[in-house]
Amino acid sequence: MKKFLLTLCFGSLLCHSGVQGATQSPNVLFIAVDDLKPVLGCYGDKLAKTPNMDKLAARGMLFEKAYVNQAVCAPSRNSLMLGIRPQSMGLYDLKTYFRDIPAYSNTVTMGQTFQKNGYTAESIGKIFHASLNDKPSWSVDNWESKGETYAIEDNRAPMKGEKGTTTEAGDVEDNYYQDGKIADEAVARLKEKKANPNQPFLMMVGFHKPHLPFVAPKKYWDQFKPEQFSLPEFRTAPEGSPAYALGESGEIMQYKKLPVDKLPFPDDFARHLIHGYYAATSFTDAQIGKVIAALDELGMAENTIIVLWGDHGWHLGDHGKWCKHTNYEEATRIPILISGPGIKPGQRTSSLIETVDLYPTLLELTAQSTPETGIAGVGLDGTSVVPILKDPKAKVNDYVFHAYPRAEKTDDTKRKLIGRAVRNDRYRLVEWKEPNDPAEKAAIELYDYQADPLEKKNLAQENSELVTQLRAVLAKLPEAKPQMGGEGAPESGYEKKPKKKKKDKAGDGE
Ligand SMILES: [Ca+2]
Repeated sequence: MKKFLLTLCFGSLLCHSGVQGATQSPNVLFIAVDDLKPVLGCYGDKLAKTPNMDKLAARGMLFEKAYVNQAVCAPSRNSLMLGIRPQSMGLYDLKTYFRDIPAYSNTVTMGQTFQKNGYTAESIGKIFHASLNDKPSWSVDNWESKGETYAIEDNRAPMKGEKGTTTEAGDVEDNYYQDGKIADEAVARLKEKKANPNQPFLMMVGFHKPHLPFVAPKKYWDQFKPEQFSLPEFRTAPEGSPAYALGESGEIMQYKKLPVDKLPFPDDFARHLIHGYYAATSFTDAQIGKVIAALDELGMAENTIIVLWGDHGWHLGDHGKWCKHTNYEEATRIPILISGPGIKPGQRTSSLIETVDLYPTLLELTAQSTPETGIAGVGLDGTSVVPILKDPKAKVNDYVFHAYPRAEKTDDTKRKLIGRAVRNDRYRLVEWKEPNDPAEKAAIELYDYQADPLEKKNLAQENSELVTQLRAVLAKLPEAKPQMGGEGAPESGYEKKPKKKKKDKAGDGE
């Protein structure tokens, strides 16, 4: 196996790195952070306290224009691990396991490809969405933390399957909570790896925060003062956008002890939530710091590629919206950091990257060939961004793509729309229609991020030329597939209604 990897020495990256041990296949430490938007110091956020992610950014390449393929957990994580966009597979929901769809049963995931090529592949915490973990992806079963969600009794959910409070500042140690335990486990595993230095590994570590509830030990809250946080400037839907495009913030409305039953939240509570998001992000940042410190102390960093990825962004009250579940900028833009042997430190790029690019990128960085995916007619949707890692001015994507499903209900009709979005350097166009509907039935959104970064106005009506041009880009892709998985499946991909406190078997739900 190692010979195969050696003969495929990859361009100037690792071969020219000159680091000791560069002849061995590099390891990959992949850090996934649930619901992490780029409110990080390294992305220019002045309030964020994220010293560890900032240091990680300084070790390699920071992608300023990184986007998810769908702004919700399960499909976003599928697109990472399968390298295929949700609209190519018709998997937008939170409950359909891809191998249950006969056409996808033999799909080869990133974890499987690494194993086939001599790596161990393991996941700690949340990589696939909760109950959708894919066992064949891993050499050993996924390890999930048994840590507590809440430290304070009164904050807990009234009944199993329901939600507790939106926030908590527990007077507890880091590893009282889940993410502290995940960091401890990752550190222990790295120590085990040290004893077996000739065995290359893919270790994927998935932290749960800053996903709701915004829970963190009190010391992370105390780094901030509530009055530091200001409310978003623009708090309504974009003018001229379809009524369904923004959705209903149903996820947060399922939590208990909310000050109102219906949005908007009072300003002081909105500010408290933003404070909570920053505190939870700092908490996860500290856990990431422990894992990377262990990698450094064990002397393994020189031969390890480190990737940090947020599974999607978050609306912190912008557009009057909370949570994710949209095609808008705040829900779809994510942090991506890549460092490792041969990658120059301290680099930033404004070249576009999307989640599906990570699978082929990691294959190229570790000199593995691209697998058959097992899906008829569907190869990997992404493109390796190794050219960008060599030169931050290089471009591999003129466009990135994402999608979100949405039900449109009127008194007598219910349409299951897919909003397919294309984003380039400056614009985003979203085309809303049912799969296979004729193009003229679509509702169109168009935003200009240079002139209108807050998405105040849908410009589609007044820019027909640009609309035609960007729709032609979408039309080159296969039509979005409808939700696969038979009757009933599509519903769960659509955002839940506020206050509908249904049991959530996945334990996360959004
Ligand atoms: Ca998520």
